[in-house]
Amino acid sequence: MSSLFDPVKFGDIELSNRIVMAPLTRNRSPKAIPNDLNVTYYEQRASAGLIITEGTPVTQQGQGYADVPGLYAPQAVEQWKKVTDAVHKKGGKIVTQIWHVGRISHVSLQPNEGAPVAPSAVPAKSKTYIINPDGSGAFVETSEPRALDKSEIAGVVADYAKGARAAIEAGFDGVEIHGANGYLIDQFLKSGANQRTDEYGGSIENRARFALEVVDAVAAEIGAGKVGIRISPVTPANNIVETEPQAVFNYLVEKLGSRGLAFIHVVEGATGGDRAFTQGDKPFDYHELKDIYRKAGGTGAWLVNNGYTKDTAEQAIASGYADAVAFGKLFIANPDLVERFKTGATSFNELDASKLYGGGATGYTDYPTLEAVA
Ligand code: 8OZ
Repeated sequence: MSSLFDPVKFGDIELSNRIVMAPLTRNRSPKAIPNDLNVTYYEQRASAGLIITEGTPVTQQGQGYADVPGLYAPQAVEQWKKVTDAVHKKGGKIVTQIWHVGRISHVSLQPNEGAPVAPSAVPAKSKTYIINPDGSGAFVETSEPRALDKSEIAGVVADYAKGARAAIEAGFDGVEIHGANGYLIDQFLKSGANQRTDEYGGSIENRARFALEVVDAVAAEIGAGKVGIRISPVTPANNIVETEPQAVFNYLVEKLGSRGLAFIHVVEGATGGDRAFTQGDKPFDYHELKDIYRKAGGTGAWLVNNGYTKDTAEQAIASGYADAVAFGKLFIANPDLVERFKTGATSFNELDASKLYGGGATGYTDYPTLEAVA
């Protein structure tokens, strides 16, 4: 029986424990370039078995929010090196989440102020965050997207592979492909955003084509043992809708089974919210999903997320269901989360939700460790 504190392998990546830091958007990297404050933030959390960074757009077209750090500018790669060096010096492991937002963007963030791209020209009833010309921030409606022409899709797939290459150059141990939360890959997968009539739309097989092409391109670029994917079968995040999530994701993980990935990261329920939230006509069966992946030969670690506590995480691992658990809000507020769990601490810093997105050190790098307050 394994515990949270046992080592585990995610493909080529060796984790010293099973407590993973979830990807968390923090909007503290102006001009899409990581900075010294970002280095401190990740270094403080290096005792995680694995850090998955916040989403990092692979192109400017993939950018949907002000001040998120990218992977496409040479300077960003140089700055990310400082992050990966700092985490590795502390004995940690770190992958970056490669991201394309698709329709969840605003013209002011796009190359030449063009329309964001999506499987279909279906707007999301969703908001994003931009910086006005006067420097003030604002939440605004996402812009009307345009449908990707079939001839453009291979280029977007290649952009993910380029991002993965840049991640390796920046010293990351691997990448997590962002296939969750209503962004581009999820938009292709789910019928609410995908109304295409070519081989990328319609049947489940067609809607999964883009995701699998991205996985194959990224794996070919850096090796499948360094690649994971995050999925969120039923989340309503960013106005994404699917009436048959079980069928869609059973198909997807079955196809992923033969691809030798390092890990599958599953957001259970509504991202950052109700674990029982579902879409479709019956509750989603996550155990069935995992069984299908394993039966298809999938050997990647099964990483689960959403609202886990130390106790529920231990149960998920002890029962054999999960190989590791990703924690989000707890890791924001407690840089020494692993130590707190290990020592059976009963006290945890409270999250200051008003400081989640944007700003400086406050609510970012100033959460104290237990040792600091002792
Ligand atoms: C919160 C705010 C902005 C982006 C996600 C990348 O939901 C995000 C995100 C979360 O995956």
